[in-house]
Amino acid sequence: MSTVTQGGPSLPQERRVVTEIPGPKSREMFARKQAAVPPGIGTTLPVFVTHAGGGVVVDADGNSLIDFGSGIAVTNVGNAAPRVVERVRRQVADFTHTCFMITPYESYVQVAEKLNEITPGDHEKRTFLLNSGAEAVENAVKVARHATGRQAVVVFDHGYHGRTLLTMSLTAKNMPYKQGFGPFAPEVYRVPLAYPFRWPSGPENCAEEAAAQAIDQINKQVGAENVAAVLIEPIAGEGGFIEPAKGFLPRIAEFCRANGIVFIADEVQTGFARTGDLFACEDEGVVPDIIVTAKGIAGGLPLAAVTGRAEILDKVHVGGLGGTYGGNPLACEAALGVLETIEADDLVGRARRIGEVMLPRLRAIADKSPIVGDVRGRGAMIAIELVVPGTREPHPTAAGEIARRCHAEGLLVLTAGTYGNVLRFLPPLVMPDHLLEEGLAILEKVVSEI
Ligand code: PLZ
Repeated sequence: MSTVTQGGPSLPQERRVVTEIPGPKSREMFARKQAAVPPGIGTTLPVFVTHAGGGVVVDADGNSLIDFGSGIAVTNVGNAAPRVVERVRRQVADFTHTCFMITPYESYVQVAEKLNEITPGDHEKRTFLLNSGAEAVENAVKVARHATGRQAVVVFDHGYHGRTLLTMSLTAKNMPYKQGFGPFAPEVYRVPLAYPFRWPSGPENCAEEAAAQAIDQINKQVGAENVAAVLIEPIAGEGGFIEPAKGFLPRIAEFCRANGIVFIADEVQTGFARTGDLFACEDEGVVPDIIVTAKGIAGGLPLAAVTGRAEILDKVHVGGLGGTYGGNPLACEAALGVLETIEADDLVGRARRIGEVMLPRLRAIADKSPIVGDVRGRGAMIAIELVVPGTREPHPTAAGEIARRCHAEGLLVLTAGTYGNVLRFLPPLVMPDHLLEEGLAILEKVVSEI
């Protein structure tokens, strides 16, 4: 049993499997979870966590797992990162809440100033804060509709934007996100995404053909003059870490500019150094009119942001935006700690390095294993897509089996994808090299045994 009393980066950076996974204590708590929590709240790996930090998650039975998930791309700076802990500790003793709309405080303004400075584009910007990715996406759409006086929102195949009524309607995949939860919000239109691995005429034609089809559908089926916003993830996250073919994003952004449409980048999963840039849009120099962020922004405290052109955000009347908790002082302090850490520890560089270690290893695995159809991603947002050997047919059971076997070995990996056949890797950016290598070795062994 571990005698650890504190999490964060001082936790032993080791994989340690001392019981079956899940162990007896976790199994006991999982039985209680099943009696107390509805099954709609699923579980990827039923180990109950007591501590986490650096590249590991420690469970109630004393197992230390290598973390290739970061709580779905949230703990980019690591769990219980020192600058986050210190700021939140101080804040919690000073005051916990006033409601920024009632009596404001400086940390909210500091977060807004910082996001206005570091997000793509040097135009004048404004930022307002919310609690979750879905809430921020909804607010971005509200603002775009208000500013343009138009109603239609265009989204893409394989897109994921949340689970509220509007964002569920914006999300592409039916199971598990939409099944039985209709009716959905109106004025949402879906167009093709440039998905290189699955583009019928080949990846070399993907960007141009997909953009032409998307634009044609918008013009013919909706009318560009009716479109308030085009909303896209610069790398589709839940959809399977699909990097749109190069050229697609700039082409869509240009179409928006030419037609007075607000181009919204959903960087909830890709943001804050994850992809080896501070924001994934930077890779092709795309400057969104509005950028939505969450997850990695505050190291695990609930915070999200809408950052955009001043002339768009300033259009909304006084009191038209807000919420009780948006930009809570603890979450704002955490965000300031995250931003300091990204800069001080060069986590953008660290994310690139993680990609440089992972991609060649995974490509070598793919060369040996016909079950791995594609290896893709940037920085520390990397995935493999599993197929029935010799075909492009999705192989979700293989993805599930590989994930299960990795979990049993003490490596936490997540699945994703419209077809459920993608394994995605999102290590905290502070993961030490030796754990990264050990995780990849486990993956290599498990894939070779499938
Ligand atoms: N936009 C791009 O990835 C959240 C979903 C987990 P919230 N992705 C993880 C699940 O199964 O519910 C996400 C995202 C993108 C929006 C969201 C929504 O962010 O903070 O979960 O609301």
